[in-house]
Amino acid sequence: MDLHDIRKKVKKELDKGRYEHTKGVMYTAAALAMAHGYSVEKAMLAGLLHDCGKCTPTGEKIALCERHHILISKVERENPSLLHAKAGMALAEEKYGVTDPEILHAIKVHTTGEPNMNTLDKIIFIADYIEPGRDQAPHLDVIRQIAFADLNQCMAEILYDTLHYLSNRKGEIDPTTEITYEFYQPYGKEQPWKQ
Ligand code: DGI
Ligand code: FE
Ligand code: FE
Repeated sequence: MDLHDIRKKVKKELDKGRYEHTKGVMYTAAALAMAHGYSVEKAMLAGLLHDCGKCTPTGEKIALCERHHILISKVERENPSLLHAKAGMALAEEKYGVTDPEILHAIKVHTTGEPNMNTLDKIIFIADYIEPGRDQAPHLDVIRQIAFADLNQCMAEILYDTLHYLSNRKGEIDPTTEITYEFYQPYGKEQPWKQ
């Protein structure tokens, strides 16, 4: 299946808002790939599929992970919104015929991140946060500029804000998000909003 066919299929699977977000991530990932010397085609495919499991019912998400022998953590079981990343990886393989391990891995880790991510992982994680349709997150103007200059610093600044957002929201924090921040924290710089 080429990008065009996958795009038509993804459009049918997602609701309108999610498809708009998906296009934003796809083109933002392409721009980040250009800035950081990565394959534009691969970045677009990963961006197109990163949320392909988002509109799948929870029961089917769990079944997908089980079929693909993907372990579900306790936090993921209790917060099924986290599950769309792993389920999306399974769906990308099963339904869209993706075999490239880098693309599958970028989909898998796009919500919590993980320590020592590769270039595509970081491009997708960051594109998901900064795409033009996003307008809720704080400091987006600064974070968007950093994204095109330094991927590791950008990871640090995004994870700092995400952990603060999650702690204020009293949402359960996935330990993977925390260990990812610990890994990237040294790449962060002083910012007016950090104490
Ligand atoms: O799928 P998107 O909405 O485009 O973005 P995403 O895959 O980053 O998922 C965002 C959601 O995931 C948002 O509701 C916050 C949540 N999230 C991210 N890290 C954690 C988390 N939720 C919990 N409970 N714990 C986390 O560590
Ligand atoms: Fe997502
Ligand atoms: Fe997303």
